[in-house]
Formats: sequence, structure tokens, C-alpha cells
Amino acid sequence: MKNRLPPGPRRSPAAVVVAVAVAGWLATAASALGGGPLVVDGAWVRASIGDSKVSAAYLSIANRGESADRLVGVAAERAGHAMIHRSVVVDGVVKMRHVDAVEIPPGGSIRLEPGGLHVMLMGVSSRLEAGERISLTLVFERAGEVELSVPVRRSPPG
Ligand SMILES: [Cu+2]
Repeated sequence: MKNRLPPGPRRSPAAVVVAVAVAGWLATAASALGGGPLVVDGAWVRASIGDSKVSAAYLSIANRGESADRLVGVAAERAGHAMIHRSVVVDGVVKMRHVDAVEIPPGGSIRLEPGGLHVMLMGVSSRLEAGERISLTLVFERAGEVELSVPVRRSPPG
């Protein structure tokens, strides 16, 4: 499923509400896309494992516009805190590093996937069960704030 995000530049608070409503609708309608240059694909959230209060969200974001944009913030329903992380291997041990922002060059894309960049979800208030959907909010420097409805899965789609 592809969701085209609304166009930038930065919006007033009132406009953000409209953009969020539109993006929420687009998240369930794969066609009839219009407007912004960013396209989200393959978003999913990992189902909770045991009693763990952490999880992660993954997705790809393509930029079909002429200007770079940057993913600068994330938030998720039922997660007390969310941030962008990158997994790195240091001396054979996987560690996660906080990333302030990720640039999406014009004509390029970024991929958040297991073992690499991801949206880290912390303080998850109740178990994320496979088959349900949660709301994931992405904040872009130019495109503004966008809310997506993302499926919870035990493994990557496809
Ligand atoms: Cu992490």
C-alpha cells in the first residue's frame, strides 16, 4: 500500500489537523492519491513479544519531489515515547543509536527495516497484537505532520 503524503511547507496547527485527517483516509485508500511528493510504503509495527514494553515500526519513504525533506520526529499510539533509532554493530554486539533526523533526498528514498533504521517504540501501554492497527505519526521538516494507520505484524510483510 502506498500513501502519498500532503505537500509542504510547514503548516499552521489548523492545517496540520487537516493534513492528518487526509493522511488517515489515504492510509486506508491505496489509490486516488494526490498532492505531496512523499510516498510511504510497507509500513508495519512489530507485535509485542511477551511482556516487553518496547517494539518498533518500519516503513519506506520515497521522495518524488524536487527538494529534500527530513524525517524529524515520530510518535505512536500506545507508545509513551517514540524515537528514530539506528541499529549498529559494535564489536559484534548490536547497539541502537538515537538519530535526530533522516534526510530523504529528492528522487531518493529511505528504508526503516529490522537491523537498520527504525522507529523505536518505548513504554508501550498495552500489548500490540498481530492483526490490529495503530496510529503512527511522522513529522517532516517540509511536509509537516502526517498520521498513518499501520498494521501490527509478527514479521515483515511480503
Ligand atoms: Cu531501537
